Amino acid sequence: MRLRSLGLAALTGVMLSAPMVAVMYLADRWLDLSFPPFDTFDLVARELPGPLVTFGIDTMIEVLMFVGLSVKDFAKTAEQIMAIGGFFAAGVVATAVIYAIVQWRGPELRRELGLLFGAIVGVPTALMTVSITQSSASLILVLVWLVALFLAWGFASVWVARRLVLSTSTVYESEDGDNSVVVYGRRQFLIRMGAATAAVTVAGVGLGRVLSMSDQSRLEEELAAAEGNMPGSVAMVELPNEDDPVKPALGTRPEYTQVRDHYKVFIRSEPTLIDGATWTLPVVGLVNAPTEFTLDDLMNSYEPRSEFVTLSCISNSVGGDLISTTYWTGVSLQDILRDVQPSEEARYLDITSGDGFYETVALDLIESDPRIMLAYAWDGRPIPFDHGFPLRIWIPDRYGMKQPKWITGIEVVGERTVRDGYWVERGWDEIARVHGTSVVDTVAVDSIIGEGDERLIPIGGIAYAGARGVSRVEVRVDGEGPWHEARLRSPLSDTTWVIWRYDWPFDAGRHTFEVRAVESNGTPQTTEVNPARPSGATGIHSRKASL
Ligand SMILES: Nc1nc2c(c(=O)[nH]1)N[C@H]1C(S)=C(S)[C@@H](COP(=O)(O)O)O[C@H]1N2
Ligand SMILES: [Mo]
Repeated sequence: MRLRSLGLAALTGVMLSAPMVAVMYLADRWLDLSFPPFDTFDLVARELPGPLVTFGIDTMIEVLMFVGLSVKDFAKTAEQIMAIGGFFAAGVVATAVIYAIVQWRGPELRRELGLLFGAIVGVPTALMTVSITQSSASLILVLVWLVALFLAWGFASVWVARRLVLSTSTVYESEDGDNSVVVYGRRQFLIRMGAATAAVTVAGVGLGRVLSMSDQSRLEEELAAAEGNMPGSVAMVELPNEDDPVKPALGTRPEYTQVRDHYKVFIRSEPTLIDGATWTLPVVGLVNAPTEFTLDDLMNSYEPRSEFVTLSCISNSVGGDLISTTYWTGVSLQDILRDVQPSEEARYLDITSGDGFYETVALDLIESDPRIMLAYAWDGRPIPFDHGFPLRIWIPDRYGMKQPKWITGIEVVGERTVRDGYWVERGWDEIARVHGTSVVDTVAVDSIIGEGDERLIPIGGIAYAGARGVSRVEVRVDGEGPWHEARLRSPLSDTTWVIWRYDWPFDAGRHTFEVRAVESNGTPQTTEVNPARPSGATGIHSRKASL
């Protein structure tokens, strides 16, 4: 009996929470009324202690790698599933509690009490949502909508629970008062309820998805409009090292990452959408000439700078895929600073982003490196929405965590008012200089060169040492014997990864191939094994192959 109650309570929870989440989703895609599962998840992720969040992210990355999924492709989806799953589970539990109360109080419990339950759960959830939402709709509207939805959910929960509980404890009365006739038994009721809620859920999700897709194509158009006189994809034209005699071993990752394949990391469940037409960049604070730049100012009033750039996430594991290379175009921050004229006491830029992210950059660093840029194009096109449209910073030699995307404001501050960046506050390295690293991408068993005793197996991959460059890459077989020098392909720029290749004399059997790199100034890559936290993973990468 108790087990049956529990089952009915859970069923009520599923029947009421699933359509609620679906309707939330639809309202968000249609009218931009926020999606509380993502917003509350993002809020919790922001407010939880840094180590706990990092532990969560690390665990997720490990699970993905363990089951053989690409971290780059699935991390965000996994997060979204956790967000929706968690919200839904909380909804089921809340409904089950309501069910239990109804069962406990029996018929005395007034139906209107459902509204109170709805308010108890809904008001905090709605407030949490509006505190972090990126919705373009009025916050009052979002608040009213969500509270109303929760009131309906609470009311429906009590109504359904009453219907289920009372039909077990009393003889159900038909409308004409003849209590020997059961009009709808519990089974029929459940079937009807189940069908109705399933229909709402499927319709909500389906319609939401359709709207989401049409939104996507509208955004594509907006991006194309922002393209203006940008040169267009450089991936389509010749890369600077096209003629290099060292060709990548078959299976080496592409040297130039297609923008759609570039890894993505951001703190929210969804990318932040900024309207480029109305966006401006205020540069204020300790400056003599505070200025509000438009995208057009940045693109047309300053000499554009372009560079092939390899960007890596500090969470990337040794050999991981949170690292990519594309062609960045923007304006040197030195040029901007020359015009806004920082005052005597100015020491740092405090950069804020549309998603609530922030970082600090020392003026000394900017003065020492004209390459540090505010970038508005990737691969000759506006930066995609997921990668920070309309503006992001590039700082050579630093992990991605130091480099805000979706920049919405810059304040020049002094020593006393400077704050740590978003991830620095959460325990990650303050400098976040990239570590030298090298990876065996492939042991190209299918492209053996030569014949007989002269057969060679191409082995290859990447090596990366930020803006320091790579001078040498070495490969060792089966953990013993000499390190063999690999050939290096000339990199796309001084700050990108280098493709290396070593043609190894064929030897049948199962072998392990290790790789290590030396930076341009002669410093060997750290071989000590360190986890990503707090300052980036280090260690030797190896790959096994059977020949
Ligand atoms: N505004 C904002 N900027 C951000 C982040 C973010 O979450 N929000 N993530 C940072 C991190 S941790 C990395 S690794 C890079 C990733 O850039 P990408 O997604 O374009 O590859 O962006 C950085 N800049
Ligand atoms: Mo990152």
